[in-house]
Amino acid sequence: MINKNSPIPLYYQLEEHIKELIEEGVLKPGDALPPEREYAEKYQISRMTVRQAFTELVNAGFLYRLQGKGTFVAERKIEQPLQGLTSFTEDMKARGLTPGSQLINFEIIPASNQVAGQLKIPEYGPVYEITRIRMADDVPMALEKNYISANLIKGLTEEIVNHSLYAYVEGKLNLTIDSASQLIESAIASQNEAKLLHIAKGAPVMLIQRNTYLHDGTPVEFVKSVYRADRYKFMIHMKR
Ligand code: 16G
Repeated sequence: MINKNSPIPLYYQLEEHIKELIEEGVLKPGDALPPEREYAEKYQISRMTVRQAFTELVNAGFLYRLQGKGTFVAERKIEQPLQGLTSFTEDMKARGLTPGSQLINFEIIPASNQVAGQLKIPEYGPVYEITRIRMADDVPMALEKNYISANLIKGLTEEIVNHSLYAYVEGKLNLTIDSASQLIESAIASQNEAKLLHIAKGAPVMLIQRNTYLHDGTPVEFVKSVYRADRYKFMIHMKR
């Protein structure tokens, strides 16, 4: 499994080997990895090499460490297809996970220049600013900040956004959410984001900006979210 004559670095060979064990399900989420010493003895490599392989896998989200307890296999990432326009609630339910929200902030504010531009409303017009931690089976997945014109979407309450915004817009207001464009970029978690998402400061995250439109092209929301990169990956289907 580990070939010392190969030009491929030993830590990398071990890293790939552990990844395969995870992908094949030999190592399952929550399983403890054997101590570094055991790997070192088994493959006749240094503990430093084993540690480096572990560290790379921790950074890539395959493993996590618990102080004084050891190294464990992380949960699999959620694979999110990007072709359908779905809500967080729908996404989680489709996977058999229980969606949840923790409301951080809910208020009506005057639209900033940027928000007004995105929502195509006059500057200082009333907008809901709603910040929620989105959870799957009680684990924080993303931090989401929505801006919604209060003149368009009437009657929003904390209770409603504790459940599903899209269900309210479509089910209660009878508006048709039709299309969205989404921008995805990588970043690292700030101190506050890290705290809310239960990850380390500086851990990798994905910033997602979504502009969503009704059937007639009216912007219905402008959303900025921070997704945990250790729990999410996005899949795009392409056809030539
Ligand atoms: C998703 C959308 C967000 C939308 C929310 C509605 C992304 C990046 N964002 O999280 O724009 O506001 O779903 O979810 O996918 P809800 O109906 O469960 O409140």
